[in-house]
Amino acid sequence: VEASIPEPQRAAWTKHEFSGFQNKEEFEREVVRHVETTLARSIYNCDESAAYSASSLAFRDRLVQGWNKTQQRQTFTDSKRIYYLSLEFLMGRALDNAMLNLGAKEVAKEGLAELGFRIEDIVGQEHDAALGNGGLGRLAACFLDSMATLNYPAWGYGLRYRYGIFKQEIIDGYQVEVPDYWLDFNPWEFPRHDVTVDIQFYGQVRKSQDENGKTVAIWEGGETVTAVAYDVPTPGYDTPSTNNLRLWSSKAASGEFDFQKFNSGDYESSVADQQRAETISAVLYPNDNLDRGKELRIKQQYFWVAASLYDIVRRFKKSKRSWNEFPDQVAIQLNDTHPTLAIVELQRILIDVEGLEWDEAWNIVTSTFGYTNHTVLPEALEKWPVGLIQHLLPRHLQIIYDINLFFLQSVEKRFPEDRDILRRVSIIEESQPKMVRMAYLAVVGSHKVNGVAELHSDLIQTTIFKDFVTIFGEDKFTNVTNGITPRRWLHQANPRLSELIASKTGGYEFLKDLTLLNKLELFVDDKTFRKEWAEIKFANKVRLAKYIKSTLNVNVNPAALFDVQVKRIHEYKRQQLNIFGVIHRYLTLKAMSPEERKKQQPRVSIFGGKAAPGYWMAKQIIHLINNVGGVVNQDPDIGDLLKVIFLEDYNVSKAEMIIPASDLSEHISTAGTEASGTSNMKFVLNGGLIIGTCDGANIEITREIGQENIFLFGTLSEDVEDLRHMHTYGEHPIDPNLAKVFDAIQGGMFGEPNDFNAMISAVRDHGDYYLVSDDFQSYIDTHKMVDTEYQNQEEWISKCIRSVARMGFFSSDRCINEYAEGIWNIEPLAV
Ligand code: Z15
Repeated sequence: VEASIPEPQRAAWTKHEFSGFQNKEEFEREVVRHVETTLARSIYNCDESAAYSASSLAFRDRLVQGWNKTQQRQTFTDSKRIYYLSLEFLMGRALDNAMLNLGAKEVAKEGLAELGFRIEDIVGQEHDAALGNGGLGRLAACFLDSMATLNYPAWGYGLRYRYGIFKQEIIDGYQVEVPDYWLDFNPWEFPRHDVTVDIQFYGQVRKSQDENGKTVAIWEGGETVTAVAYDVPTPGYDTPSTNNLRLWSSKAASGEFDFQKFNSGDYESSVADQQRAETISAVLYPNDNLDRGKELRIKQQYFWVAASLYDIVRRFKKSKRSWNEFPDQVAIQLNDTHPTLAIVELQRILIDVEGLEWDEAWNIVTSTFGYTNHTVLPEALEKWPVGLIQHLLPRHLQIIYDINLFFLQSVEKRFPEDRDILRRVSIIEESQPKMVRMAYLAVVGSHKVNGVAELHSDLIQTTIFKDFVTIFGEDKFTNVTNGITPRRWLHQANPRLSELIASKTGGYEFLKDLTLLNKLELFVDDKTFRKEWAEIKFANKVRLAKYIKSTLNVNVNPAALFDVQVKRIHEYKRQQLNIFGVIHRYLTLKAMSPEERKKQQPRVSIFGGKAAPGYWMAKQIIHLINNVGGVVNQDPDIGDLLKVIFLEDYNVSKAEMIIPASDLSEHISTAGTEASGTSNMKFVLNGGLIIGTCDGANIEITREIGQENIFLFGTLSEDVEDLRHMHTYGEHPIDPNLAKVFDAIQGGMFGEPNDFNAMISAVRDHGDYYLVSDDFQSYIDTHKMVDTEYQNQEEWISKCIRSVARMGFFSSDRCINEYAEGIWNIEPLAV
């Protein structure tokens, strides 16, 4: 029952309605009030941490107002909603973002200054919300920002991990993982202890007859875990819209904190049950682009998917519409295959709980879901053993088998002559043990399937989903090239550049229509503009240099070329190619005379990124980078000509500092392996150039900014397969320059050579799957060109300005509008 305030009392309520703060005095008053009351601290004992907490609470109060109104408006208009299901939301910090999106950062800055604080220090107190691994999780966060900014009625659904991605420490050159317990004080979430869903696992399925004599399946027994909702308000920029991100936390079902056990004296096992339930949402799996098939992981997936669907269906049922209207009211987007069980769960709800016929239910299901594929790497494609699903979700396995049966029957009817196609497209892989192919299930259960950049969308249609294109037709498959939010990745990360752009493009409108950046082209030759542009880049580099000095005690020259590769460590992303190239540069410099050396372009090679804890090779790559730094950074022959830096614990807030300080960033994956990449867009948007392969979104970036403004090199994706074949069956002499690098490593120049045997033999003896040797010479040559071009600073700056001016396409706003029109069939709400 909805409680509402009767008319006579409403005046009293509205008279006291909180109206946010309009000026710094009001902001200060709210901060002081929160310090004294909410935090119960003396105002004479307010440190930076307390000032952060109080500022956050002050902003949170404002955020909540817009959030309540947005939710009321969405309920009132009863319009179609988007539900974005993602196991990862890599949000980063919220305070800075809230200040900027609410347009109150200046007020906060002045207010905090009067109270004796610098806003950067206060904002810097916040712990990142790091509920994600890398690109996929950060994409989800950018999408939330765009959906709110564009006033789409959208909800994110995820898991409230107690531990986000681990904190990385580097000890003796090795990665060490430290747990990230981040929930001690989190003002940005609202526990909804009244919004809970009981989730069932295990048990048995029994056939029974309903009152009409129809056979129905009853799933009974097993155990129950309760999902509790935690809501996170996500504000849009310059709009009253504030959407909701709902994260589920697991706890023992109330009936399950077994009072029987408790009373019979079995207190300990009752506590153990409780802990087991809480384990489900305890920790984010730290793998990026890798599926390890752990039972707890699929329990997380079902727990989250079932709670979210229950919530979505409950909301729909309030509208009292008929079921066939469900797809007009609900669009559900699957961020990769992790939420694919949602397809099965909705079918189960419709047939087992709501009593619909199979075909009617299946029509509703397939009209509701869209599936986004983010990878073609075989080791990342999810497969679950049939036996595991049988045990954990017996009814769902039956439904998966039925989905597969009806699907294969329809395929057989249409392609009776092709006997092999059924084996190829079956959702069940007939291996030992049998496996459920989640990507196939996602394709069969969705009305649209998209890749995340043009090349990648073409690749999925010609490789992993080729047969499905034949079966369903081309229209089911589409491309939506990724984007990034310019609010966080330009305005927040690089405020001075944002201000300069605003001064030339007619104010901050470009933050909502990024194509307005094209006005910058008019100023490419404007002297004062160029000077300011260069000064901002330099200031950003000075800031990073100071950070490097304070954390690693290495002096880097901010006038050197900053060459940055920050992303998850993975063989396909080829940080090994980068560090081998750095070693080659070092050897080349060492072989020069002092006079010759003086003519060389000074460089700082900056690396950052986490390795999955179980990914041994990736950890060796980190080790080699650190060892090379240890030697090169000390070498008096080299001085400022080359420094090698590994930045510890790369995360969203560090990215906000690093990206604006880059001259050149590396996006050098083996062609065809990086689905899109999104940091490539962030670097160019901040006035840095790219060295990259013809892969993922690099290709579209090139098309937009012009090939004269990017340093492309290496094998093309269409040639990769042949080269791999040659490696395996033919001759493949190693690149001579790379061989010299290997000799240096194996001669002990960078520490114990045996530590790096596996890295070297992967290239030399085991087929060089990632084509490091094939691409080495063109990589070195291209870096040589970079050096030369960087020496001509005037031309370099022109390239940077032109590139930024042409980056409008890569806003996540454009991307979300494409999803809305092509996949969700939804329009923004008027505000
Ligand atoms: C992940 O971060 C990505 C793909 C995945 O399949 C998984 Cl499990 C994690 C990344 C892609 O590697 C990257 O190229 C892409 O830009 C990003 O997703 C967002 O689409």
